[in-house]
Amino acid sequence: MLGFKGLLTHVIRKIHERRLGKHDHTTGSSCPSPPLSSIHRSLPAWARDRRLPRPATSGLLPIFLVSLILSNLLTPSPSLYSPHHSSLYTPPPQPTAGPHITTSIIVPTFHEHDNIASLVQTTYSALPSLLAKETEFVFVDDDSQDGTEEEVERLRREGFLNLELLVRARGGGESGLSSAVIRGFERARGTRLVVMDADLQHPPSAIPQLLDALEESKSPMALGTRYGEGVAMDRNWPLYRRVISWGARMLARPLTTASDPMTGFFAVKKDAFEASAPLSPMGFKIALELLLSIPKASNPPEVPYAFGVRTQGASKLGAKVIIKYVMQLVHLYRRALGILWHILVAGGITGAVWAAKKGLGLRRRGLGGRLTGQRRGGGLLPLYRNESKMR
Ligand SMILES: Nc1nc2c(ncn2[C@@H]2O[C@H](COP(=O)(O)OP(=O)(O)OP(=O)(O)O)[C@@H](O)[C@H]2O)c(=O)[nH]1
Ligand SMILES: [Mg+2]
Repeated sequence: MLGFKGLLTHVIRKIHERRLGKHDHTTGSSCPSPPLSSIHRSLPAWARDRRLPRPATSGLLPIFLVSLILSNLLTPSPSLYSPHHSSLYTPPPQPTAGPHITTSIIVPTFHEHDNIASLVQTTYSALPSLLAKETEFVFVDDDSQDGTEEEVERLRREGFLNLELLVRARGGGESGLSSAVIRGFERARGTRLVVMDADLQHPPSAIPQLLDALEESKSPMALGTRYGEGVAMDRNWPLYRRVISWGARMLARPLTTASDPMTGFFAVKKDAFEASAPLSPMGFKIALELLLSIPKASNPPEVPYAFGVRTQGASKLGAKVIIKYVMQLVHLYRRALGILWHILVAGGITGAVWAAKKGLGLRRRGLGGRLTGQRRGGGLLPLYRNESKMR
C-alpha cells in the first residue's frame, strides 16, 4: 500500500512523464524515472513552494500570545487575608493574677481529641517554669464534635488555666489549617507565636530553642526544620510521604532558601504578622506563605528537630491538600515574578505545542516511510533512489 507521499510521488512522476512525452505507448512501459530534482524543477513555482515542508515553528506566535492572555485571565486569584482589615477576633484580656502571657502556642485541630491532653501535659512539663507560666495554648478547631471542647474544659479544671479554644462552626464559610492558624494569631495574647500540630509530631522540648532563635536573630520568624544537620527522619515515616515532602520542597526552592518551608513547626512575632502583606491562607503551608509575606522574614534562623510519626488520630494530608499546595505555589510564583510568570507559562505551553508538532511530524515521516517500504526517515527522495537501484 502506498503512503500519502508515495502516492504523491507517483502522481508527480506521471505528470512529468506526460509533459516530457516519455511514455512508451507501444509497450505501455515508462521510461526510467527522472531524478527528483528534475521533477522539482519542472514544477511551477507555486507548487515547488508548496512542497516545501512547513517549519515546525510556524503558527507558534499566535499560540504564545493566546496562552499569555489566557494565563492572565485564568490564573486563579485567591481571596486574600489582610491582617489589617480582615481580623475577626481580638485577644482576651491578660490574666488578672500571675504573669502576663508572652507566648502563645497556636494549634489547629481537627479530630484530635485523643492528642489534646498529652500535648498540653508534655508541653508544659517541657518548658522552663517561668516560660510555662507565661505561655498559653490557642486551639482552633473546625467543629470536630469529637469531644475536643469537653477535653479542653476538663484540662482547665485540672489546673491548666491558659487554654483558649476557638471553635469555627461548620457552614460558617471558613475552615482549613492555614486559616485556623491565622485566626489563632488574632486571638493570641502573646507577642511571640508558636505554631505546632496537635499530634506530637513536633517535639515540645524544641519550643524554647525556637523562641531563643527568634529573639537572638532579630528575625521576625524562626523555623523548625526536619532537614537540619544531625536530624534523622523517623524510620517509620512512609516512603510516599518522603517523596511528597521532597517534591513539595523542590517546587518551592526558587522562592526561598529555607531548608524546610513546608514545616508546621515555627515561631513568628505577632507584630511582624500584623505587618504582613496580604496572605492567601489556603492549604497546609502557612509557614511558606508567611515567609514570603512578612517583611525581612525571607532568611529565618532554623532549629533542627526530629519529626515523629503520628500515633493517635488520623492524618488529614490527602490529595486535596496537595492540589491546594500547587494552587498556593501558583499564587506565590505569580506574586514573586509578576508578568514574567505569565511569559513563562505561555513559553511553556508554546514549547509543548512545538515539541508535539515536531514529534508528530517525525512520527508521520517514519510511518510514511514504513508504508512505502522505506527505512525510517525516508521521504520522496529515497523512493526514487531505491527505484534507481532496482533498475
Ligand atoms: N482547624 C483545622 N485543623 C486542621 C485541619 N486539617 C488539619 N488540621 C490540623 O493540622 C495539624 C496537621 O495536620 P496533620 O493531619 O497532622 O498533617 P500532617 O502532620 O502533615 O500529617 P501526618 O504526618 O499524617 O500527621 C493537625 O493538628 C490537624 O489536626 C483543618 O481543616 N482545620
Ligand atoms: Mg501531623
